[in-house]
Amino acid sequence: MFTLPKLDYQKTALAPIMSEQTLDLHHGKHHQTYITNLNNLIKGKDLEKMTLEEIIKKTSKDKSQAAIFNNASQHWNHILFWKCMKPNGGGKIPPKLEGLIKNKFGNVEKFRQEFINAGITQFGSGWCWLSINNGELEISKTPNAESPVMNNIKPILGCDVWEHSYYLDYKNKRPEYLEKFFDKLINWEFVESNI
Ligand code: MN3
Repeated sequence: MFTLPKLDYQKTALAPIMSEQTLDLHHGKHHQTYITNLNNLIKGKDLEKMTLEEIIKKTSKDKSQAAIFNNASQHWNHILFWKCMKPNGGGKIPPKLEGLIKNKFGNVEKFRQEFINAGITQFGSGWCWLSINNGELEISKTPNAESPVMNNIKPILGCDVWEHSYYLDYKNKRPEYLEKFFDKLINWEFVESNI
């Protein structure tokens, strides 16, 4: 039985970058609904005994299991997403992660542009990611509930670009949401701890 993880910060703590109302709905309603659906869908099945990552990998390539995959993967994605933010986040990237970024992207500004651009160019609902693939950083984007986890790649940073994540605070301005997320919300110490 999966349960909603508590946030590490107050629901008012990310405002005005991410409002209390957005967190109330997004964490309390949207994320909770994925968990409720997942628990109902796996009830009495072998999947009930598996870890979340095992469920995602087992169901991701099977169209008949799409509802289970979608809810399981969204649960995983949101667990990471909440951890990737903190009050007064953004700013200086810790040295170990900064070194990997400079190796791969040249400088932090190029990395920032590429990450934000992945989120902007994800057509419709989805996610943008920073992952480690064979020891190298990699930026990617996925539609709907999908994530690199289904391909055995573990993201270290994820940003939700479904409209429920930004519409109340930014209306249609997804680029502004992504810039504020990057500059003011990312918990870089947490991201680095995932390496
Ligand atoms: Mn969401």
